[in-house]
Formats: sequence, structure tokens, C-alpha cells
Amino acid sequence: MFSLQGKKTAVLACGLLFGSLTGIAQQPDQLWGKSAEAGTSEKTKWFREAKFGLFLHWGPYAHFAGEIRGKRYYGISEWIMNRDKTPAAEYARLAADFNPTEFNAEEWVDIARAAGVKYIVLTAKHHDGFAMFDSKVSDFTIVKATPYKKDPIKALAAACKKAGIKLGFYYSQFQDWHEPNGGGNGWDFDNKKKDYSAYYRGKSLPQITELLSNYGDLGIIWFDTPGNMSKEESGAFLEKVHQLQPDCLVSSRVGNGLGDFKDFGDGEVPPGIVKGAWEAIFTHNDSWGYSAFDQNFKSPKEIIRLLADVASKGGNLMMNIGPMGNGKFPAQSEKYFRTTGEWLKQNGEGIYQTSYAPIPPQPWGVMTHKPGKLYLHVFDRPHNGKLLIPAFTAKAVKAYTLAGKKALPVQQQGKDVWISLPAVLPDERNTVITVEYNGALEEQNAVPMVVSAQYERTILPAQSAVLNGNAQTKKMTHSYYFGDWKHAVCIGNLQDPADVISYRLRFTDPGDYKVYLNYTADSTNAGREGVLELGPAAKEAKQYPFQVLFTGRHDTHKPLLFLDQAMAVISVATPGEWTLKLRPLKSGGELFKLQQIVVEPVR
Ligand code: H79
Repeated sequence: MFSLQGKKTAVLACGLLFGSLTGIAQQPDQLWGKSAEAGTSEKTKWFREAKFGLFLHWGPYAHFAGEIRGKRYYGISEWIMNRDKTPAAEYARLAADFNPTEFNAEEWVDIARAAGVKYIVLTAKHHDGFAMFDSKVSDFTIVKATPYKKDPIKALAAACKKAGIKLGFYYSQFQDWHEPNGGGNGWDFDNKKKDYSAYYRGKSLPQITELLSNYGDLGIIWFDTPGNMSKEESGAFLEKVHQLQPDCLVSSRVGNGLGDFKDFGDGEVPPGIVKGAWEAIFTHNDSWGYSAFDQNFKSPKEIIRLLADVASKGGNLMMNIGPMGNGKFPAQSEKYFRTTGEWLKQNGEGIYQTSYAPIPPQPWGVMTHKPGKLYLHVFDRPHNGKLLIPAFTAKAVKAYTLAGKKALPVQQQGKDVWISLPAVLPDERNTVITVEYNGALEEQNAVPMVVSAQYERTILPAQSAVLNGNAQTKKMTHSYYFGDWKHAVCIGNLQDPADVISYRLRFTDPGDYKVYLNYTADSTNAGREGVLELGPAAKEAKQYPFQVLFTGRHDTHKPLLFLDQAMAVISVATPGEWTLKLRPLKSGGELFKLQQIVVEPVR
């Protein structure tokens, strides 16, 4: 299911589910690991409960900060050597100016603790081959090849131990642009002449041994981009880690379906619930390594909502900071992580040690769960202050704001629970409300989607549609600059009138609503005709034919335009269930790639 289906032709496209259109194997409710074991093992317990981790990408590329040999490169900065095709010897000469004299491990860990992260993963060696530690098996290290001369991860390991934060190391086990036999560098070395196994034996396995031997107990070895490694080779890395430190976890990017937990693609959240131990990885801005040209820092509100969304699906969020060449965090990263930590101090009970939501996302936000307690992460307040939780199979006992414990009136009618909110949400980023209940809260998936005039819009995402015929969800992966991957789950393959997608909607308020299709279409899709059918569940639906417009070429390496095309204005006379269907009008090529349907109350 989760086979890391990177194209074997591009050595670099490994393990990260690249390809502009990759079939989505994981539907909601999937499991990572060979058995339920991955979801319950003692070994992954700390990880499954941690929910929030800090990734750190730090190396000579932080010193270059997006500029090398007089050229600026926009995009992921840790790939600068590859983009510039800097000869390995010259990169090494330039790396000798990397001198992070202001690095202070205690300060980093102090920020991490204040941010509320439970683990840190630092790049011990990225694809450039540079060791950020004192390695005996290579001369290309921060100790031997820079004026800094010290081992920063020794200091970091000590500071983490003191603070009780788990430490892990990122290690690029296959790509190494410094070495003649390492993966990825085809500009200095002939790819056809490479002896990868000599590289594993001579550098990467011995360095893994050093990392697991010299820095105390580690939480994770975070492998990345397994490239053309065979299952045996991936297995050798996994076994090496388990043999030296049996409790140390290994990321799924060790390759070939192995690993103790699952990582999704860079910057990707799975579309629905995934059971077992897994992690979504994001970077604070768009680059992993520090870039002077990347100011797209996520606000505390964005981090807090992303964290809640990932937790509501059952996973961890590991968010990255790219420390600068001098050893300091970018000011915005420090500030916004600290602010996130202040929110977590108040609301951490609704994040840490929770599991996925038994009830699907609602127009107001998402949920997390512990036995007896459902946590509502309220992003948007219904205008009338009446928040609806549908499909509630248990008996709601009481509700209160998690921060400040302010009691809120609760009413239950069958499986509908209504909560009366204060006139203003105490936290406009995410107000967490605890609902205590008796009985069993059963997992509900096939419930109609609530559409309400109490919100500015309701989104019907691709992954919530019922698919018929050839209809398929697919992931569109694209990039704005270089390597800053964005992922959009879309419905594709609608080719024939029998390829119908449908949604069950539950309108809670009468009134008029405007319906938009949000899609992307290239020249093979443009011009096709489709039809939207909408009506109360019991009555005959009204048909709204439309023609697909050209939005742009589907190029993986360019921004992808998603158009909101207005399709219908409907009048809902009484609250109740409606059906929405969409299909091609005639047989032919694919209609479009539909990301979502937007329903907006007409004011
Ligand atoms: O460490 C961060 C990235 O540097 C690393 N994973 C995260 C955690 C990563 N390594 N490889 N990739 C991500 C995939 C990169 C693919 C790209 Fe390309 C490199 C896109 C453009 C350049 C390979 C070469 C795919 C297309 C061309």
C-alpha cells in the first residue's frame, strides 16, 4: 500500500512519491506497517504520543544561504550544490568558510522546549556529504574541514539529554555528492562507474555506527531518498540501527517498504485517517536549509492548525527550522515556534497523546480524541454560536474550553450534539473545547457532510467523494520554485457518463447557496463538458451542464492553477439531505482534476 513508488529512472525521485500524478494508495483508514503491531508496539509508543517534533536542516548550505559562486538560487537551499553543479572539490573549498561561532546548543534546546516539541531530528549528513559531527571515516566534516573545529551535535546531544527531549539524526544514506561512489553527483563522477556498495561499506554504514555509538541514546535515525537501493541494502541499514540501539526508530525512507514509522512526502498531509506510527514533515518556510531569499514563514496560526489537522488524522507533525550559517535560528522561526509553544502550554492536552478523530472534519474545524474525551479544535465560529457535532454515538456529558475551563451549554438530540459558544472565540487561531462523554464514540466515516450558512464557505474535498466507475483520487504534486513540494488530492479519470462522483450533503439552514468547482485542467482536459446534478435527496435533481476551461499545463515544477468555476445557485427551502453528483456529459478523455467543491451561502 505504502510502497515508496518513486520512479526508478530518476535516482533522486526516490521515496518521496514524486511524479506529477501518483495514484493515491492510502485512502482514509489505512495502516502503516506490516500489522497492527506498528500502531501498538511499545517501541513506537513515545513517538506516537509525541505529536510535535522539530526538524533541523543545518550544514554548509546554511552559510551559502541560497547564493554560491555569485549566483542566487531560489528554492530549497540544501540542494544548491546540485543545482549549481558545483564541483565537489570547489564546494569543499567554499564550505571551509562555514564557521557557526554563535551556535549555542542550550539555546536551541531552550527554544525547542518552549515550542513544545518532544523530539528533535538534526541533519548529521545531508546529500552534500558534509558531516556535521566528528567522523573518523571522512575528512569532510565540520571538525576537520572548517575553522569551527568543534562537534556541534555532541553539544546538542548533551543539551537534549538534560532537557528530556529525544534526539534523532537525519542521514542521507544513498545520496552523497562529495563521494565518487555516492548517489546523485553525475556532474563530477560517472554514474555508470559507481560502486554504491563500496560507498555503503566505506562511508554511510560506518558513519551510522559512529552516530549510534558516540552520542548516547537516540530516538530516530531519519534516512532519506533511498534511490536505487535494493531491499537487502535498505535492510542492512535498518538492521545496523536496530543492532546498535534496539529502541532507536528508523524512518520509512530507509526504503523498500521498511522502517518503524511512515513518513509522507515532503510537505504532505495524508487525505484522511492513517493508523499506526506516522509523521507529516513540513518546513517553516519553503526551504529546509536556511535561504536568505525565503521569507514565507508560517504564522503561529498556520502551525497550530496544521498540528491539529495532522493529530486529527492520527499522526505527528515534524516541522523544520533552517538555522543560519552563524548558528542562530531565523528570528521569525524562533518567535513563531515560541508562540506555538504558548498555545500548547494551554491546549497541549488536546494534542499530546491523542489519537485520530472518530468523526470526520466539520465546517468549524477538526477533532482529536482520548477515551472519554473528544477535543474540538474550533477554527471558525458559526455565526449563530451553535456548533454542531454530528454522528455522535455516545452520550455527551459536558463541554468546556480547554484553556480556562469555561463551561459551555450542551444539548443532544439523537446523534447531534449542539454546543453554545461564547460571542467571541477566546483563541481565533484554534479554540479547543473538551467534550466529556459516556459510552462508546464509534468511528463514523460515511456521514453526510454538513453544509451551513453559519460559515463563509463549506469545502467538499476530493477525498470525501464517493467514487464510481473509473473515478479515482490522485495526488498532484507540484512546486513553486525548486523542490518546495505542494500536494493536492484531486479526482481524476472521469471519462464516461458512468464515472460519477457523489456527495451526501446535509444542509442545516435554509437559504440560497452558490456552488463552485475547484479544478485544474490542461489542454487535454479543456473543452470537455460535464454536468453537475443537485437536489434534495428525495426529489429529482436539477442538472447544470458546464464546459471545462484551460487553467495551465500540468508541469510538476511549476505552480498549478486551481480555478473556482461558479456552477449553480441553489435554493434550499428546508434543512435536510441533498445529493450532489458530477459526471462527464459524454464519453471522451478525462474531464479535469477536481480538488474540491465549494459551497458558499448567498448573503
Ligand atoms: O531534506 C529535505 C530535502 O532536501 C530532501 N527531503 C527533505 C526532508 C529531499 N531530497 N530529495 N528530495 C527532497 C527530492 C528532491 C527532488 C528535486 Fe528534483 C530535486 C526536485 C528538483 C530537484 C529530482 C531532481 C527530482 C527532480 C529533479
